[in-house]
Amino acid sequence: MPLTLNHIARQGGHGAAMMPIIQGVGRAAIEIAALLRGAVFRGALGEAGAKNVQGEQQQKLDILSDAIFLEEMRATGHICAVGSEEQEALLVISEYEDADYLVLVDPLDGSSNLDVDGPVGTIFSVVKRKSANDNTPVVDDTLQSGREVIAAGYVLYGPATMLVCSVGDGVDGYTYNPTTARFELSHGNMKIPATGGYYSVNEANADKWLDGMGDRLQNMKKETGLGMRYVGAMVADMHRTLLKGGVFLYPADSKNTNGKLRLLYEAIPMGFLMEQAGGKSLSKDQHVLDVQPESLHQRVPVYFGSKEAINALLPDA
Ligand code: AHM
Ligand code: MG
Repeated sequence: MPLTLNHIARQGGHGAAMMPIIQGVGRAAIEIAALLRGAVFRGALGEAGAKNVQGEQQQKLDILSDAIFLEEMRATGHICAVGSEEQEALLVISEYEDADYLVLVDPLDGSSNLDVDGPVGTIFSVVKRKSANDNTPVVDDTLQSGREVIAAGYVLYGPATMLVCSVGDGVDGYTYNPTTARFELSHGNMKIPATGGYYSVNEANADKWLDGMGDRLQNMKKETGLGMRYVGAMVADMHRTLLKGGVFLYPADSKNTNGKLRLLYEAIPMGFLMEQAGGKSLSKDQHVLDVQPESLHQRVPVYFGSKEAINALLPDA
Protein backbone atom coordinates (compact mmCIF):
# COMPACT_ATOMS: atom_id res chain seq x y z
CA MET A 1 0.00 0.00 0.00
CA PRO A 2 1.39 3.43 -0.85
CA LEU A 3 1.91 5.84 2.04
CA THR A 4 -0.58 8.70 2.19
CA LEU A 5 -0.57 12.02 4.09
CA ASN A 6 -1.32 10.03 7.29
CA HIS A 7 2.35 9.06 7.15
CA ILE A 8 3.20 12.57 8.37
CA ALA A 9 1.92 11.73 11.87
CA ARG A 10 4.71 9.15 12.22
CA GLN A 11 7.48 11.50 11.18
CA GLY A 12 9.82 13.22 13.61
CA GLY A 13 9.87 16.98 13.97
CA HIS A 14 6.29 18.19 14.34
CA GLY A 15 4.68 15.36 12.38
CA ALA A 16 1.82 14.41 14.72
CA ALA A 17 0.66 18.00 15.29
CA MET A 18 1.03 18.98 11.63
CA MET A 19 -0.75 16.02 10.00
CA PRO A 20 -4.30 17.47 10.22
CA ILE A 21 -3.09 20.83 8.92
CA ILE A 22 -1.27 19.29 5.95
CA GLN A 23 -4.30 17.12 5.26
CA GLY A 24 -6.25 20.40 5.13
CA VAL A 25 -3.73 21.73 2.60
CA GLY A 26 -4.25 18.50 0.63
CA ARG A 27 -8.03 19.03 0.55
CA ALA A 28 -7.56 22.64 -0.56
CA ALA A 29 -5.14 21.43 -3.26
CA ILE A 30 -7.67 18.94 -4.65
CA GLU A 31 -10.34 21.66 -4.81
CA ILE A 32 -7.99 24.25 -6.35
CA ALA A 33 -6.75 21.72 -8.94
CA ALA A 34 -10.38 21.00 -9.94
CA LEU A 35 -11.11 24.73 -10.06
CA LEU A 36 -8.13 25.30 -12.38
CA ARG A 37 -9.13 22.45 -14.69
CA GLY A 38 -12.67 23.79 -15.12
CA ALA A 39 -11.91 27.52 -15.00
CA VAL A 40 -12.26 28.21 -18.71
CA PHE A 41 -15.77 26.68 -18.77
CA ARG A 42 -16.97 28.81 -15.85
CA GLY A 43 -15.59 32.14 -17.03
CA ALA A 44 -13.15 32.06 -14.11
CA LEU A 45 -10.04 33.06 -16.09
CA GLY A 46 -8.87 36.66 -16.27
CA GLU A 47 -8.59 39.64 -14.01
CA ALA A 48 -11.01 40.18 -11.15
CA GLY A 49 -10.83 43.98 -11.51
CA ALA A 50 -9.38 44.45 -8.02
CA LYS A 51 -5.80 44.97 -6.84
CA ASN A 52 -4.22 43.19 -3.90
CA VAL A 53 -2.23 44.86 -1.12
CA GLN A 54 0.90 44.83 -3.32
CA GLY A 55 -0.95 46.84 -6.00
CA GLU A 56 -1.01 43.80 -8.32
CA GLN A 57 -4.05 42.90 -10.40
CA GLN A 58 -5.83 39.98 -8.78
CA GLN A 59 -7.00 37.21 -11.06
CA LYS A 60 -10.44 35.70 -10.38
CA LEU A 61 -8.65 32.44 -9.61
CA ASP A 62 -6.43 34.17 -7.01
CA ILE A 63 -9.54 35.19 -5.09
CA LEU A 64 -11.32 31.83 -5.44
CA SER A 65 -8.20 29.86 -4.41
CA ASP A 66 -7.71 32.11 -1.40
CA ALA A 67 -11.31 31.43 -0.26
CA ILE A 68 -10.86 27.65 -0.69
CA PHE A 69 -7.59 27.63 1.25
CA LEU A 70 -9.01 29.70 4.08
CA GLU A 71 -12.08 27.44 4.36
CA GLU A 72 -9.94 24.29 4.54
CA MET A 73 -7.71 25.84 7.20
CA ARG A 74 -10.81 26.75 9.19
CA ALA A 75 -12.07 23.16 8.84
CA THR A 76 -8.94 21.73 10.49
CA GLY A 77 -9.87 23.36 13.82
CA HIS A 78 -6.15 23.87 14.53
CA ILE A 79 -5.59 27.27 12.88
CA CYS A 80 -6.33 30.53 14.66
CA ALA A 81 -5.40 32.89 11.79
CA VAL A 82 -4.19 32.99 8.19
CA GLY A 83 -1.89 35.56 6.57
CA SER A 84 -2.41 35.49 2.80
CA GLU A 85 -0.87 37.25 -0.18
CA GLU A 86 -4.40 38.08 -1.26
CA GLN A 87 -5.48 39.71 2.03
CA GLU A 88 -4.03 42.93 3.39
CA ALA A 89 -4.85 42.10 7.01
CA LEU A 90 -4.39 38.95 9.05
CA LEU A 91 -7.57 36.83 8.84
CA VAL A 92 -8.56 35.61 12.27
CA ILE A 93 -10.62 32.40 12.35
CA SER A 94 -13.01 33.47 15.07
CA GLU A 95 -14.39 30.01 16.01
CA TYR A 96 -10.86 28.75 16.65
CA GLU A 97 -9.08 31.91 17.74
CA ASP A 98 -7.66 30.00 20.73
CA ALA A 99 -5.97 27.40 18.43
CA ASP A 100 -2.17 27.06 18.48
CA TYR A 101 -1.12 27.61 14.88
CA LEU A 102 -1.09 30.25 12.14
CA VAL A 103 -0.63 29.61 8.43
CA LEU A 104 1.04 31.94 5.94
CA VAL A 105 0.04 31.31 2.34
CA ASP A 106 0.33 32.37 -1.26
CA PRO A 107 -2.80 30.53 -2.45
CA LEU A 108 -2.09 30.74 -6.20
CA ASP A 109 1.48 31.62 -7.00
CA GLY A 110 2.59 32.38 -10.54
CA SER A 111 -0.90 33.38 -11.64
CA SER A 112 0.47 35.15 -14.73
CA ASN A 113 0.78 31.59 -16.11
CA LEU A 114 -2.97 30.99 -15.92
CA ASP A 115 -3.86 32.47 -19.30
CA VAL A 116 -1.38 30.16 -21.04
CA ASP A 117 -2.29 26.93 -19.19
CA GLY A 118 1.10 26.99 -17.49
CA PRO A 119 1.93 25.54 -14.07
CA VAL A 120 0.99 27.42 -10.90
CA GLY A 121 1.26 26.58 -7.21
CA THR A 122 0.30 27.15 -3.60
CA ILE A 123 3.02 27.94 -1.02
CA PHE A 124 2.50 27.74 2.74
CA SER A 125 4.21 27.65 6.11
CA VAL A 126 2.98 27.05 9.66
CA VAL A 127 4.12 28.80 12.83
CA LYS A 128 3.05 28.46 16.45
CA ARG A 129 1.47 31.57 17.95
CA LYS A 130 3.53 33.72 20.33
CA SER A 131 0.53 35.36 22.01
CA ALA A 132 -1.44 33.61 24.75
CA ASN A 133 -4.23 31.33 23.50
CA ASP A 134 -6.91 33.38 25.24
CA ASN A 135 -5.92 36.50 23.25
CA THR A 136 -6.99 37.23 19.68
CA PRO A 137 -4.03 36.40 17.35
CA VAL A 138 -2.30 39.43 15.86
CA VAL A 139 0.11 40.15 12.99
CA ASP A 140 3.01 40.00 15.43
CA ASP A 141 2.30 36.25 15.77
CA THR A 142 3.25 35.84 12.09
CA LEU A 143 6.50 37.82 12.34
CA GLN A 144 8.70 34.85 13.12
CA SER A 145 11.90 33.96 11.30
CA GLY A 146 12.24 30.75 9.33
CA ARG A 147 14.03 29.21 12.31
CA GLU A 148 10.66 29.17 14.12
CA VAL A 149 8.72 27.61 11.23
CA ILE A 150 7.45 24.13 12.09
CA ALA A 151 6.11 22.98 8.74
CA ALA A 152 6.19 24.30 5.18
CA GLY A 153 5.47 23.16 1.69
CA TYR A 154 4.00 23.81 -1.70
CA VAL A 155 1.49 22.35 -4.10
CA LEU A 156 2.40 22.22 -7.79
CA TYR A 157 -0.53 22.20 -10.21
CA GLY A 158 1.20 20.70 -13.24
CA PRO A 159 0.38 17.63 -15.35
CA ALA A 160 -0.02 15.98 -11.92
CA THR A 161 -0.86 17.75 -8.67
CA MET A 162 1.97 17.32 -6.16
CA LEU A 163 2.16 18.29 -2.50
CA VAL A 164 5.76 18.67 -1.32
CA CYS A 165 6.20 19.34 2.39
CA SER A 166 8.40 19.11 5.44
CA VAL A 167 7.58 18.97 9.14
CA GLY A 168 11.27 19.32 10.02
CA ASP A 169 12.18 15.70 9.23
CA GLY A 170 13.26 15.86 5.58
CA VAL A 171 11.18 16.68 2.50
CA ASP A 172 8.58 14.34 1.02
CA GLY A 173 6.63 14.68 -2.21
CA TYR A 174 3.12 13.25 -2.55
CA THR A 175 1.36 12.96 -5.90
CA TYR A 176 -2.44 13.07 -6.16
CA ASN A 177 -3.67 9.77 -7.54
CA PRO A 178 -7.01 10.40 -9.30
CA THR A 179 -7.84 6.68 -9.16
CA THR A 180 -7.62 6.42 -5.37
CA ALA A 181 -8.47 10.12 -4.76
CA ARG A 182 -5.53 10.40 -2.36
CA PHE A 183 -2.10 11.97 -2.20
CA GLU A 184 0.41 9.10 -2.28
CA LEU A 185 4.08 9.31 -1.36
CA SER A 186 5.95 9.37 -4.67
CA HIS A 187 9.17 11.24 -3.83
CA GLY A 188 10.43 10.20 -0.38
CA ASN A 189 13.25 12.11 1.34
CA MET A 190 13.95 14.54 -1.50
CA LYS A 191 17.54 15.84 -1.65
CA ILE A 192 18.79 18.45 -4.09
CA PRO A 193 21.50 16.97 -6.36
CA ALA A 194 24.93 18.26 -5.27
CA THR A 195 25.99 19.11 -8.84
CA GLY A 196 24.38 19.86 -12.19
CA GLY A 197 20.88 21.12 -12.94
CA TYR A 198 19.90 24.55 -14.23
CA TYR A 199 20.04 28.20 -13.28
CA SER A 200 16.64 29.87 -13.18
CA VAL A 201 16.16 33.63 -13.18
CA ASN A 202 14.39 36.36 -15.14
CA GLU A 203 17.55 37.42 -16.97
CA ALA A 204 15.67 40.21 -18.78
CA ASN A 205 16.17 42.22 -15.57
CA ALA A 206 19.97 41.72 -15.57
CA ASP A 207 20.81 45.33 -16.48
CA LYS A 208 18.79 46.54 -13.46
CA TRP A 209 20.08 44.04 -10.88
CA LEU A 210 21.72 45.37 -7.74
CA ASP A 211 24.44 43.81 -5.56
CA GLY A 212 26.69 42.99 -8.54
CA MET A 213 24.36 40.15 -9.53
CA GLY A 214 25.06 40.56 -13.25
CA ASP A 215 28.76 39.78 -12.83
CA ARG A 216 28.06 37.17 -10.18
CA LEU A 217 25.73 35.27 -12.49
CA GLN A 218 28.25 35.39 -15.35
CA ASN A 219 30.91 33.95 -13.02
CA MET A 220 28.56 31.22 -11.83
CA LYS A 221 27.67 30.28 -15.42
CA LYS A 222 31.36 30.00 -16.33
CA GLU A 223 32.23 28.04 -13.21
CA THR A 224 29.35 25.56 -13.29
CA GLY A 225 28.39 25.39 -16.98
CA LEU A 226 24.71 25.12 -15.95
CA GLY A 227 21.95 25.34 -18.57
CA MET A 228 18.97 27.63 -18.06
CA ARG A 229 15.22 27.10 -17.44
CA TYR A 230 12.62 29.68 -16.33
CA VAL A 231 8.87 29.11 -16.01
CA GLY A 232 8.11 32.34 -14.13
CA ALA A 233 6.13 30.44 -11.49
CA MET A 234 8.22 30.05 -8.37
CA VAL A 235 6.75 26.68 -7.40
CA ALA A 236 7.54 25.14 -10.79
CA ASP A 237 11.02 26.69 -10.88
CA MET A 238 11.80 25.59 -7.31
CA HIS A 239 10.40 22.09 -7.84
CA ARG A 240 12.70 21.60 -10.81
CA THR A 241 15.63 23.04 -8.84
CA LEU A 242 14.98 20.61 -5.96
CA LEU A 243 14.73 17.60 -8.28
CA LYS A 244 17.40 18.45 -10.86
CA GLY A 245 19.76 20.76 -8.97
CA GLY A 246 21.14 24.20 -9.76
CA VAL A 247 19.85 27.53 -8.52
CA PHE A 248 16.70 29.68 -8.56
CA LEU A 249 17.07 33.37 -7.82
CA TYR A 250 15.04 36.56 -7.75
CA PRO A 251 17.54 39.35 -7.03
CA ALA A 252 16.89 42.95 -6.00
CA ASP A 253 16.82 45.41 -8.90
CA SER A 254 16.61 49.17 -9.33
CA LYS A 255 12.80 48.94 -9.69
CA ASN A 256 12.23 46.38 -6.93
CA THR A 257 14.96 47.22 -4.44
CA ASN A 258 13.90 44.39 -2.12
CA GLY A 259 13.30 41.90 -4.92
CA LYS A 260 9.82 40.66 -5.79
CA LEU A 261 9.17 37.63 -3.64
CA ARG A 262 7.50 37.84 -0.26
CA LEU A 263 9.37 36.77 2.85
CA LEU A 264 6.66 35.09 4.91
CA TYR A 265 4.77 33.04 2.35
CA GLU A 266 7.27 32.58 -0.50
CA ALA A 267 10.89 32.93 0.67
CA ILE A 268 10.70 31.34 4.14
CA PRO A 269 8.71 28.21 3.14
CA MET A 270 11.01 27.58 0.17
CA GLY A 271 14.08 28.29 2.34
CA PHE A 272 12.82 25.79 4.92
CA LEU A 273 12.35 23.11 2.24
CA MET A 274 15.70 23.84 0.60
CA GLU A 275 17.51 23.52 3.93
CA GLN A 276 15.69 20.25 4.69
CA ALA A 277 16.64 18.99 1.21
CA GLY A 278 20.36 19.68 1.80
CA GLY A 279 20.61 22.90 -0.22
CA LYS A 280 21.34 26.50 0.62
CA SER A 281 19.06 29.58 0.76
CA LEU A 282 20.37 33.11 0.97
CA SER A 283 18.87 36.57 0.98
CA LYS A 284 21.78 38.86 0.12
CA ASP A 285 24.51 37.72 2.54
CA GLN A 286 22.14 36.28 5.13
CA HIS A 287 20.48 32.89 5.38
CA VAL A 288 16.82 33.28 4.34
CA LEU A 289 15.80 31.54 7.56
CA ASP A 290 17.68 34.13 9.66
CA VAL A 291 15.87 37.16 8.22
CA GLN A 292 13.71 38.67 10.95
CA PRO A 293 10.32 39.60 9.44
CA GLU A 294 9.05 43.11 10.05
CA SER A 295 5.75 43.07 8.19
CA LEU A 296 3.28 40.61 6.76
CA HIS A 297 3.88 41.39 3.08
CA GLN A 298 7.60 42.24 3.17
CA ARG A 299 9.75 41.35 0.13
CA VAL A 300 13.30 40.03 0.04
CA PRO A 301 15.84 39.10 -2.65
CA VAL A 302 16.37 35.31 -2.74
CA TYR A 303 18.92 32.79 -4.01
CA PHE A 304 18.05 29.10 -3.52
CA GLY A 305 20.02 26.10 -4.72
CA SER A 306 22.66 23.45 -4.30
CA LYS A 307 25.64 24.40 -2.17
CA GLU A 308 27.84 24.17 -5.27
CA ALA A 309 25.71 26.58 -7.30
CA ILE A 310 25.14 29.04 -4.45
CA ASN A 311 28.85 29.06 -3.56
CA ALA A 312 29.71 29.78 -7.20
CA LEU A 313 27.14 32.62 -7.28
CA LEU A 314 27.96 34.15 -3.90
CA PRO A 315 31.47 32.96 -2.93
CA ASP A 316 31.78 35.63 -0.21
CA ALA A 317 28.45 34.90 1.56
P1 AHM B 1 2.72 36.29 -7.83
O1 AHM B 1 2.74 35.85 -6.39
O2 AHM B 1 2.03 37.60 -8.02
O3 AHM B 1 2.24 35.21 -8.74
O4 AHM B 1 4.25 36.65 -8.23
C1 AHM B 1 5.26 35.75 -7.90
C2 AHM B 1 5.81 35.11 -9.14
C3 AHM B 1 6.66 33.92 -8.84
O5 AHM B 1 5.93 32.73 -8.96
C4 AHM B 1 7.74 33.98 -9.87
O6 AHM B 1 8.93 33.41 -9.42
C5 AHM B 1 7.89 35.43 -10.13
O7 AHM B 1 6.64 36.04 -9.78
C6 AHM B 1 8.18 35.73 -11.55
O8 AHM B 1 8.34 37.10 -11.72
P2 AHM B 1 8.79 37.74 -13.11
O9 AHM B 1 7.61 37.65 -14.01
O10 AHM B 1 9.16 39.16 -12.74
O11 AHM B 1 9.97 36.96 -13.62
MG1 MG C 1 3.29 34.62 -5.22
